[in-house]
This record gives sequence, C-alpha cells and structure tokens, in this order.
Amino acid sequence: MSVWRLSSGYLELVQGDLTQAPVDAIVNAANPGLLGGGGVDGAIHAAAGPELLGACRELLGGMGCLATGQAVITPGFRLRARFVIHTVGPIWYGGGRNEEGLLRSAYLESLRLARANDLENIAFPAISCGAYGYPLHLAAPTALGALRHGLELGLAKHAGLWLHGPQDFDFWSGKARELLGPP
Ligand code: AR6
Repeated sequence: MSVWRLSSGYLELVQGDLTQAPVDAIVNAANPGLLGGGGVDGAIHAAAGPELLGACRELLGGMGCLATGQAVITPGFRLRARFVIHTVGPIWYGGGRNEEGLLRSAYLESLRLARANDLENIAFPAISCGAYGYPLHLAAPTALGALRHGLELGLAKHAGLWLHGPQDFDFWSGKARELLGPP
C-alpha cells in the first residue's frame, strides 16, 4: 500500500481484491441497468449476496437506469463494507465523447454521495479500465486528479484506489508518483 497525505485527507493505492476492503463504502464499476455483470461488478455481487441485486432493482424501479457519471448507494449486505456506491463509468469510444469528463464525474459523484451519507473511508476500483476499455495511461491522471480534488473539497477523509494485480498496482503507483510526488 502507498499513502499520500493531501491537504485534507489521504489518498491510498492498495493492491488487492476490492470486495475485501474494510471501509465504509466500496464503489462498484456498474452498468446503467445495475444488473450485475463481469469484472469487479460481478465480484461485488457474488460477495455481497443476492440481496444486493434486489436492492439495485428496487432503487432503479422508478428511474429506469443510472446515467453515466452518476452514482447511487445501497447497503453492502455480506460485504465487509457497510455500503456499495454504484457508479457507471464511460465506455471508451476514442476520447471524443466526453469520456474524460464522465470518468471524473463517476469518481466525484461517488465521493459526493459518500459525503452526503457521512461516510469517510471509500475504496474505488479503476473505473472503466476493464470491459469499458478506457486506456490506463489516460484513466490514471483523470482518476487520481478527481480523487485529489474530492479530498481537497473535504468529500472524504480516506479515498483508496484498489488495484487487483501487481502489474496494475505498479503502473498506478508510478502514475501517482508523477502526479503527487513521493508517497
Ligand atoms: N478488485 C479490484 N479490482 C478489480 C476486481 C476486484 N475484485 N475485479 C476486477 N477489477 P471492470 P469497467 C479491476 O471490467 O471497465 C461489468 O461487466 C479490473 O482489473 O470491472 O468499468 C459491469 O457490469 C479493472 O482494472 O469495469 C459493466 O458492464 C477494473 O477493475 C462493465 O463491466 C474495472 O474493470 C464495466 O466496465
């Protein structure tokens, strides 16, 4: 784990399985229907149990679907985290469809929702960096910049980015050093 102390909080890079994060809320890289799926979404639903899908269905009942860049919250059920914040990152279409703004919004709206629920310790995956195809070298500065901005706004005390494998962790650590200096 690497930790950066910022003006009003801590940005942490952690190598590990997000479903095991001992935090107030983990963020799910969901799809607009909140239907569950593959990747981290599938892992979160599997670990939380079927009640999570039920809660998602209930939430979207009146709404239809969650817009890209927005976030909603449910309990965490069988997870260690008390809550799951579901957000939808952008699908990468080449950069001309406001992917950067939408990715930034997915991080910041998740933090705003955490703040609205008095949650201080939030763990994120690398949103859009799997099935949604966002190039890692472009996602990293946007994600890290959004998390730093959110901490500066006082939206959380601890924001963690959980990277699943050692290669991803090394890559993101390098980018974080470039952007934030030594941990
Ligand atoms: N812990 C931490 N990170 C993980 C884990 C885990 N257990 N599992 C995967 N990752 P993805 P997206 C990383 O595809 O690109 C789903 O089907 C993974 O290595 O989960 O936003 C949804 O339903 C990658 O770096 O999310 C949507 O349809 C990152 O999590 C769609 O995929 C995100 O990869 C969302 O695609």
